[in-house]
Amino acid sequence: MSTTSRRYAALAGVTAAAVAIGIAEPVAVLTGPRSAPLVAVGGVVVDAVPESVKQFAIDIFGTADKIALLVGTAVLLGAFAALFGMLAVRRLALGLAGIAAFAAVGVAAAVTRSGADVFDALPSLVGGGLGAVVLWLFIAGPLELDPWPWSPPAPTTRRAPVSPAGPTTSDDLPVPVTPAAPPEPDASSGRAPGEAADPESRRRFLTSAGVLLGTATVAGLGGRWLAGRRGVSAARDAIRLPAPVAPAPAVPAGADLSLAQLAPYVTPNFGFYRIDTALVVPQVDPDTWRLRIHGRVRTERTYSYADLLARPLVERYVTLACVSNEVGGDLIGNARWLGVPLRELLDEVEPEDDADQVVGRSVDGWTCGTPTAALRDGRDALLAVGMNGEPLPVEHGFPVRMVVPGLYGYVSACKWVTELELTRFADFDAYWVPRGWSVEGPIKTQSRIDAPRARNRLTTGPVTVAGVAWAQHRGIRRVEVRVDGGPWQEAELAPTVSVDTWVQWSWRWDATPGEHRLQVRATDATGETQTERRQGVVPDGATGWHTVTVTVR
Ligand SMILES: Nc1nc2c(c(=O)[nH]1)N[C@H]1C(S)=C(S)[C@@H](COP(=O)(O)O)O[C@H]1N2
Ligand SMILES: [Mo]
Repeated sequence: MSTTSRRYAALAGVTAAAVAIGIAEPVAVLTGPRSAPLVAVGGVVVDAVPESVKQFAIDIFGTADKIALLVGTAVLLGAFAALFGMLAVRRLALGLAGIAAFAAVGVAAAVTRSGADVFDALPSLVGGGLGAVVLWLFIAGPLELDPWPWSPPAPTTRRAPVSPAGPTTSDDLPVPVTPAAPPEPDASSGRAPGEAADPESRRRFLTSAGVLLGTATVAGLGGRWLAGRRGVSAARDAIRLPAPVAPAPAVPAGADLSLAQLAPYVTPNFGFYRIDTALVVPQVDPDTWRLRIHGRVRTERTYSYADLLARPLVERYVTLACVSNEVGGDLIGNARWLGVPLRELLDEVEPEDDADQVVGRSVDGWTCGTPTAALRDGRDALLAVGMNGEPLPVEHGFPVRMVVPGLYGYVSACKWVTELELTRFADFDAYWVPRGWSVEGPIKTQSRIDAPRARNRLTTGPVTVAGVAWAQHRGIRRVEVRVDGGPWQEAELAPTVSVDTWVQWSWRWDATPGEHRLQVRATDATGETQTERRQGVVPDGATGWHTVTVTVR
């Protein structure tokens, strides 16, 4: 096939795929955003990729990892589509089979997600069908190039049973007809023999491709936009949360040192890190939301959102942290959570004595496994409905999530939670466990230097070194800083609300000219000091001392 021919064929394939993906989006407005093929397949990829790849994606793209995945999927898809287009010129059936295979993957991905039904197959089916029609239009239908610019030059006989790809065996499928007489070499235009397609048909081909690509884009983006409008933000805006019967303790004066580079004591909702496996944020209607507590219990119970709001609510500051947070990382935030103590709900269902694990299950099927003991030992484990004075933001678990002081999010902080199952650790592994992470995830004592930042240029003289330290549910006793491996110097600890939140610290440094290495380490209230030993985040959280190198002049 000539280069020109390949380009047209590739364009036909890409246009067909774009129509398939684009048209599937408005269909998914009816069946739910997770049934759109791009999202459905992306979701399967998220669940299936090895942990190392996922960690790599988080490291490289941070919380933009999902966008990166969608863009990557689209690029890969485009490459395959171009290939299908070129195959289709040789044999239309091959191209159509390619589209059918991809539609089948889309269907399989959509209907096997948790909570899916047969209607979730629709976007992929409709998209795949229209994609196939578009491919046919370009390769063998009315939009076909006339003639396809075959190369090498076609035989001169009108009856040409042999296409450049070999004998055509299929009788039911239209096959490009070889031109009776290939165009003569055209000295004036410099066209090689066999490369010329009728300019009129070229124009028709390109214009149609342009129109279809535009339509696919509008349909795709419009569908996404409509799906967004069908979200729950209006329902969320209408909610008035009751005041807590047990308000959070006031933040003591001086808890927030208010320094330029230092993370604020309370993390605003918009700046709160987000980590989850959801490619589209689950939209859960608070009116139909239910929490079922079942499994190894004496009395199974189901609660509605109104049931929760009617109960006495408590409000607590709790610092949430992700097990994937590297030393010095920012996958941590402190918020004021409003909710129902999980202990009270568990008391009502009466767990059996051997039910040592509570599995929180999200609407999207994600699970976490929390020790039952951690939810009943008196700590402020909450079924949270509010975050910093608002209903939970949708991406942080609206309408209801779990928050458990002292445990990493992956074992405790189930967002969009709809089910709590009392079971045993011996009987069930939650989402991240078979993927290489520990069964239990107590938060490790850690400390971070926020100011100055790495590679900051400072001037000689007094410099305020400051940061945060955390050891949720144990508390921080001491933070120490050292310069260039010298003696440890005790930093000043700001006051804090409770042992369940991080604490800010600061230390006055008399900076001298040159390059310097600042290090921090914390000691928790049990007297244990952070180990120097560097360990990555897998399987149960990073260890080591945060180190920042700065230049002083
Ligand atoms: N449904 C659901 N809940 C989830 C997760 C998830 O992937 N799905 N990730 C957990 C992890 S690993 C963390 S660290 C916290 C992060 O909560 P945030 O996004 O509100 O900061 O949510 C937890 N809850
Ligand atoms: Mo996490």
